[in-house]
Amino acid sequence: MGVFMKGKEVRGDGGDAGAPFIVIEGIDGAGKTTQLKQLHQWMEARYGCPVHTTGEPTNRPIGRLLKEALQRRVELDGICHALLFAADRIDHVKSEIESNINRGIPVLCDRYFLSSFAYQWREMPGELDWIESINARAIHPHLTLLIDAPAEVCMDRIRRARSDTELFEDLVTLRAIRENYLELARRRKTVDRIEIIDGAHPAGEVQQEVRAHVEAVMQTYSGG
Ligand code: ATM
Repeated sequence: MGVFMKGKEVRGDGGDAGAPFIVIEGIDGAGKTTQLKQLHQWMEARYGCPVHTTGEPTNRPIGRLLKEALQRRVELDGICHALLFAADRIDHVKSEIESNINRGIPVLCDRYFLSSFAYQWREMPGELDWIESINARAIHPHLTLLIDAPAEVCMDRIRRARSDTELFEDLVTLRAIRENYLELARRRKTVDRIEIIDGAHPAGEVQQEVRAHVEAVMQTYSGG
């Protein structure tokens, strides 16, 4: 695979990537996980190459500490959340993301820095610049798919799927984070390629839209 060209225009700066780094974002219950699984299978069949699927927080040491905090087993404040998510991200890029895209293996990632901008901005209003600054060393994805759905629809899906809820999983918070995502997609148009997809539609329709955006990005990789 050749070098990604179009991503440069929008600062998809995955270095000398031979394959794209694609991120899927959205509030809980938007359907990210289902979409990611289907996308992974379709890409392997469509392009005949391995695809690496991953997500944040990771299962590495910093990510595991964050998962404890999300389940309220460890109490940490907003500043610690922001710093740990950023540290987990750099560790993720260095240990897993860069090596795969540099070898020509597309990487699909469930959440990345847009999650920090949306969630930690909610925890620390007025601190978006600082949150962005601590993430400045994280490479930019070539494509971010934002699965957007009303908070009520997502909360209903979360309640039907499980009885417990994590930090950030209440209706007021989901609404605020959805607004943050939409605002960030608008503000970051010039720095990142972010596509908003209507996640309230049936999963099959959402997947068709997801694939169309991924195809457009994959087309910018030429053979050789
Ligand atoms: P998942 O539920 O998608 O695994 O994500 C875990 C939580 O981590 C999710 N919120 N809830 N509930 C969002 C949160 N999170 C952040 O707050 N900041 C981040 O940078 C990331 C990657 C996740």
